Amino acid sequence: MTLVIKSGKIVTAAETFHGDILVEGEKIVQIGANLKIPENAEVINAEGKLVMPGGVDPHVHLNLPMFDTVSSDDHYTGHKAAAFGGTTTALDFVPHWEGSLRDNIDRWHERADDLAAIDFSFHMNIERLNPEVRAEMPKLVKEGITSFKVFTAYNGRMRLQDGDIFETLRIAKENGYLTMVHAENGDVIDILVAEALAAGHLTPEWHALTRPSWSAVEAVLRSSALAGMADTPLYVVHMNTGGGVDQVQYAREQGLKVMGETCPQYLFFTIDDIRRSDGAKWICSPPMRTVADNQRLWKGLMEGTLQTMGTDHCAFFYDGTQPIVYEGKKIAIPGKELGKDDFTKIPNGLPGIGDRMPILWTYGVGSGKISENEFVALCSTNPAKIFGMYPQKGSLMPGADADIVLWDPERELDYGVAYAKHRTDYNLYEGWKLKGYPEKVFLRGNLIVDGEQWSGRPGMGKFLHRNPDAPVL
Ligand code: DUC
Ligand code: ZN
Ligand code: ZN
Repeated sequence: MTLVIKSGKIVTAAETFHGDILVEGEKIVQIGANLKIPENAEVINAEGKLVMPGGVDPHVHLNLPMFDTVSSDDHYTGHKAAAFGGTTTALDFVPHWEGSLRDNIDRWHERADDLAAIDFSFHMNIERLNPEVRAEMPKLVKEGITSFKVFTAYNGRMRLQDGDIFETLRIAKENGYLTMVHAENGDVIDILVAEALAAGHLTPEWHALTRPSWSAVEAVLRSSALAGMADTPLYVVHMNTGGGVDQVQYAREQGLKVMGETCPQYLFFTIDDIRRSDGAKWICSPPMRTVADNQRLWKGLMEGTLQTMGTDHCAFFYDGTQPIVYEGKKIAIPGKELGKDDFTKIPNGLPGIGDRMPILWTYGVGSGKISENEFVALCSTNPAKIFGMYPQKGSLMPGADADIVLWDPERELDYGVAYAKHRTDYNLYEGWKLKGYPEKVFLRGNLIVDGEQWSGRPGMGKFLHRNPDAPVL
């Protein structure tokens, strides 16, 4: 199939120009002004529209068991929501449960492959280090996986001790992988949570109060220092504090290869949202903090201290006792109500995979904080580069996958749960005004979103074998 996207305003991370894109099958084959249109081509008029590479969400959780439930978007419903928001690639995390790394990866393929509706890959959590794991880590490149995630929090579960993180960083260095870190102080959190429970502090705000800012700040600096000593790159996920951004800036000024990701929720919300009567909707880890943190995170994005915009999408129902209708069927999945009497039992996580690009467009580009090109860099090109998928993903150039978004910059809407496609009963941006929204979304040349029309299918998303030795931005 031959497709020409004609007369659009083409926006990449590096430049903006008016032109056409010629697609043959799944690939872009030509890009430029006034391309000769092949006779058999389907022509899409993109006048007045922006044409951008499909979004790459570097941080999502789909079908993730947590406490006594499971996150409510699986690899189909989450991918569908992503596509409607302009995202055509998503990376989620393989939990390090029992068995070998390989067993865990196989298990995650079983959950994902038949459902995937956009292209995807996995990061591998390293939650324990022993001779078998050490021996297996260098082999992950054969699985197409070139990034590890480690945790300085969740003692007794996912946390690694500093020495084990240092060793993981060194194994990553030897193999050209990237280490990602969830940076909070697990020891302090455990003490504060135990004290809060003993004192009968059970409301949602205590989730944030028992995970103080300083716990993230010191863990970002500690992890950066470990990466510095291992002389290898580090990527700090879901950054939520201004102090953490200061530490990344300091590390980078010292020449360390430290990069940072934030997510929309940390730019717009604070602990005051968690204090609302429906505050459980905002419970995720790490938590939202203050307006000053929101502002410092914005500055970090604007100055390039932070390179990517993820979501940490991990949706739960607010009231999982009440079904919603999803694709014509009623469904209810236990959610935030599990913790109505105890903040430690509220499933951690938020919907966001479909909100990311429209929200950042209106409130980032629309407000003049970031340029259109920076928007593409943060939401698509930088994550594709950092995670070894560029230029197949995150670019509009001959040879790249034809993952293309036609963006209508004039489209205005009142956003919210009725509009977003996540499989849950609420949206964090309920009633927010948006200007600018995806109109058509192509995945490898296939039109999967056309206005409100969905043509994606479970299983059409392909697993991406990512490359090692990716650039440090
Ligand atoms: N944080 C969450 O809130 N949910 C899923 C995983 C994570 O890191
Ligand atoms: Zn995390
Ligand atoms: Zn996460």
